[in-house]
Amino acid sequence: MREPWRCLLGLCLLACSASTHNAANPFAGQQTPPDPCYDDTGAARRCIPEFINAAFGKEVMVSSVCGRPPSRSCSVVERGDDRPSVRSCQICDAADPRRAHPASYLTDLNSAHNLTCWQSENLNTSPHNVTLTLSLGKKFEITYVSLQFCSPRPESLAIYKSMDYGKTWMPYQFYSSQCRRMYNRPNKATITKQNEQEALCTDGHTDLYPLSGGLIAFSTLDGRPSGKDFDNSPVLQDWVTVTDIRVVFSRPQLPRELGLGAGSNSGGRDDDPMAVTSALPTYFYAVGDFQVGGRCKCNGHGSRCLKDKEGKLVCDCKHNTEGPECDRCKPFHYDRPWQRANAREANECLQKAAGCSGSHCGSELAGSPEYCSGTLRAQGQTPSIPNGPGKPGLLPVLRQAHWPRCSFACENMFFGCQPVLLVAARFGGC
Ligand SMILES: [Ca+2]
Repeated sequence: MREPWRCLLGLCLLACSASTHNAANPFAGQQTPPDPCYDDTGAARRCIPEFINAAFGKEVMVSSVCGRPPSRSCSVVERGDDRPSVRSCQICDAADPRRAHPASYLTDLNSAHNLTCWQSENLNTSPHNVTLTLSLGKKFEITYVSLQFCSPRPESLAIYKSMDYGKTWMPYQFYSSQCRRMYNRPNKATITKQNEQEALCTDGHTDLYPLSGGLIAFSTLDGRPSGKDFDNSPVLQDWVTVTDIRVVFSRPQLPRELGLGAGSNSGGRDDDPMAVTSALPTYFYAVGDFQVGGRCKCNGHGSRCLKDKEGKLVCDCKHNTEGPECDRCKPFHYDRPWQRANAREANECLQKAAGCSGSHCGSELAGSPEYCSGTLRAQGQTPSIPNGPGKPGLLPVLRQAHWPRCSFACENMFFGCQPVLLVAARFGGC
């Protein structure tokens, strides 16, 4: 009976040694290029993913798209140089790629040479409310949301955000020439430190002109007092955190303002050869580019986001953190509470200096070290062999009897490293 245990103990020590080595050397296996999460001396420092347009290439769910069945829409085109505007009509046909305006055109490569526009149904015959919903698939910290229009900008528009993958939504920003009437908010309210998470309404960006190419850009921190001290403002860190963005076009510019209303047809002319002379005036929303500028949220503990085995975007966490946003300490790294990194301090999670004390609770009991040690102590002190990983009860015994020498064996036990055998090895060897 002695020989098998000795062998197992050997295996265990080998595993422990590997674990120790990796814990002490964060650069293991990644000498080049240098890890931005550590400085030249190997000390942890804040690291953040690059700034990107998080909407690029992502699917946007739209409540309305033209072309099913094919429809004809007309818009007023400015020609500049004091020349009168003209009315131009086009057919939208979802079945014909040359005449389709699908939602994918919202987030494709935006190029001046090849401006592609999503377009809604004509609003004469469908509800004025049209919704665009973008899921980022993960928490991001965003700096702006922008929309570049191919139609005139809507007269009223609302932006909402979700932080829980679309379960709940909260207002982010409103644009309207009638803030009170449309959204029951004052125009251009003042933001103070007391209401930094309040959505504002503004009558800016709602002009009829330009008739095409107008921009709406919402800057998430603009005008918010703590924006200058973002590192120390959990309120604003929360404010810029989103998993999903929803844009609701509530009301278009009125057709009579566009020169498309009843009685105003006489001045227009149809440039489209398929146009019929008695074409009804139309209005619709059309957007050429929908951007969400920001960074994958890793709380300063990761410099990039990667897809996991299931294709889900997650942070590549460093500093002994884990979770989709590096939002908790790894098991056995609870020597101080988890904290976000800032410019001055990386706030890496630290391994408990001595042994297994309370540490496995991070994953198994989802509690604090205090909770863990209290709970485990209460479970009695009788040595026993657990029958699977994550089974508490033995740890306090291990801690008292063999701590600190057995700490890494203890770690491995709860990472599925043959728990029963390892524990047995502990009694033989530690
Ligand atoms: Ca486009």
